[in-house]
Amino acid sequence: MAKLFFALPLHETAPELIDWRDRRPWPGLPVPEINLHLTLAFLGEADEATQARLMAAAERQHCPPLRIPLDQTGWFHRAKAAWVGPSEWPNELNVLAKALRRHGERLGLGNGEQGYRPHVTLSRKAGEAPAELPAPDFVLTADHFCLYRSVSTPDGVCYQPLACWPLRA
Ligand code: 2AM
Repeated sequence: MAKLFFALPLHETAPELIDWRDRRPWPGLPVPEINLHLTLAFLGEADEATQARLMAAAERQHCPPLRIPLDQTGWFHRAKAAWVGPSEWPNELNVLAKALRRHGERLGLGNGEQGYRPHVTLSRKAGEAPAELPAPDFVLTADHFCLYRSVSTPDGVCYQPLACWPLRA
């Protein structure tokens, strides 16, 4: 069994975001640069056969490359996650996230969550919201998406990409 999720990797935006975060007061425990991602669909525990079916479904998915501004900070009170995310985002991102969540649901996965709020978590165990100003001013340009496996290690959780697929019109 493996704990899975679909996400957009951050690549060149990740070091910029880390640098930006670390230059200002930011609540909580910082997420390491290598773990930064924008979740598309949380899936949860899946066996190998289910994983193979998820990959086959992802292979058939069509979505153009995405340009997502990261121009807002935010805080999930219950999850204690402090994040940056877009104030507005392309509808194609909603469509992709929904399709991937549906693939998971057909296989009995997911958390049944309805709303999708794109974000990049920059810290966990955050007891308060990050300051809104100065606002971040980054752009995530995504030309592929990946299926990740979440692995617990003595040094903390790490996210391993299992497979990636291109975003193309
Ligand atoms: P987060 O970035 O808001 O923490 C891997 O764990 C990814 O799946 C993380 O990006 C996390 O979102 C998200 N995630 C973890 N548990 C979740 C849950 N129960 N429901 C929705 N998303 C979850």
